[in-house]
Amino acid sequence: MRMKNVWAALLAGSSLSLAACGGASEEVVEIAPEGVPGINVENGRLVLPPVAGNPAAVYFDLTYDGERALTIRRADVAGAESAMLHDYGEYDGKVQMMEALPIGIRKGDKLKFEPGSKHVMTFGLPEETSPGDLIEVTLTVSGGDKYTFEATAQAAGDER
Ligand SMILES: [Cu+2]
Repeated sequence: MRMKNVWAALLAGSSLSLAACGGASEEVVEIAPEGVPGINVENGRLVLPPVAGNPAAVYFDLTYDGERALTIRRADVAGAESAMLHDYGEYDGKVQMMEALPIGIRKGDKLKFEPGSKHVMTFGLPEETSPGDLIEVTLTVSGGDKYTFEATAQAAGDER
């Protein structure tokens, strides 16, 4: 019970700081009562593949202001058959995309998931997914807590 109160206080703190920023145009949706105190995601977008049926990639900006050091363990994309945290690394003398190592976050971190870097590779999206659609993306951290945000679908080649 005591733990719950601490978390509630942290959550209240983070919404205060959000309000203080003001004027944020991005849609950020947190699904209560789950959630990860201190995590905030903005600028979520899902870039559709040029050819339907190919994998799509989710990019976003994540900030973390929680007290506990956490690790992002997995990502899920609503409606997709599967999703995987990807990063680029050097393998066999070439820089290529591969499954990401566990992504550690600690207080004060700002992480950009962006083209050429970390992203959520998304497989088997419904074919009717079109630009402008809002897609729910859920991150699961160490301990099993989940944070959900919405990513806006974009056509391949749109500004990322
Ligand atoms: Cu990838």
